[in-house]
Amino acid sequence: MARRISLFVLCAVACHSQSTPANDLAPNDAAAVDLADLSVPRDLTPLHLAFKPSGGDLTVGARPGGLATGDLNGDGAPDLVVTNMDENNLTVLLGDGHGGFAKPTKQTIPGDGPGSLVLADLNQDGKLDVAVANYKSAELVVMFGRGDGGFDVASKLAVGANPLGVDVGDFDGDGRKDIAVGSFGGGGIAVIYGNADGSPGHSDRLTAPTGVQSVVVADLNQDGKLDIAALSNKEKSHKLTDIGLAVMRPTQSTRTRWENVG
Ligand SMILES: [Ca+2]
Ligand SMILES: [Ca+2]
Ligand SMILES: [Ca+2]
Repeated sequence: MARRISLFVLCAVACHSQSTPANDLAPNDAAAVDLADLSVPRDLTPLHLAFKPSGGDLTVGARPGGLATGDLNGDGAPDLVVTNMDENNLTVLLGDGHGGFAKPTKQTIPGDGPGSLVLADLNQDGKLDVAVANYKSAELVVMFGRGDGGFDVASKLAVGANPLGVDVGDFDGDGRKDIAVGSFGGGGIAVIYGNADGSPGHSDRLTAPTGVQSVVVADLNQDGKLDIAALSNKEKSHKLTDIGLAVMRPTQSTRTRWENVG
């Protein structure tokens, strides 16, 4: 029987600090000296953010493994998607734009153990699609969004054992989104180049330490080419000393040549 698991949404609440104005501090107060030296305007008090739980019962599925946000139905309000590893499905929560959500809906994902996911418009039809890494069946599943919160299964692709980290970027600069998938169980990082129809095309396999837990895509050295940073736990332990960060970047503006720089 599926466990009842809730998703908590924390809404930011802005509040200004209650700090004492500079001219109310004693002359020998160190803070007063600092403020005077920095010429901080009296009305520029620090801004802090607090968070409070959003109302409503946001129940998702058994053993949720991934969470992503994006506007699935094009109403301008961010929505949430959660993968449920023990149910082989995902939960969609359509947002109302005020922190509330419609009744959760579920959709089956082919394969076994959906965990990490990323939302992106892979087929360039203006609707967000989803790429999901199936941890147990070692597949990447691409599903195209219908624009109403639902998805149509488009394709599956075999990747390295126990894929965990997924992110997207246009690595080869052809205007189509590509997908990077890290593997916790070995197999490094797969860079999968998107076809014109949004389906996964050819791929590169980048060497990375065993135990990749997450990947992020960004132009880390600002040379105009997207890089990949991967977090790995080499010994599959929870000791910080076993955890490493690898950074890979392409050596050409086009695909196939990558180097590990860290
Ligand atoms: Ca929406
Ligand atoms: Ca799309
Ligand atoms: Ca591309």
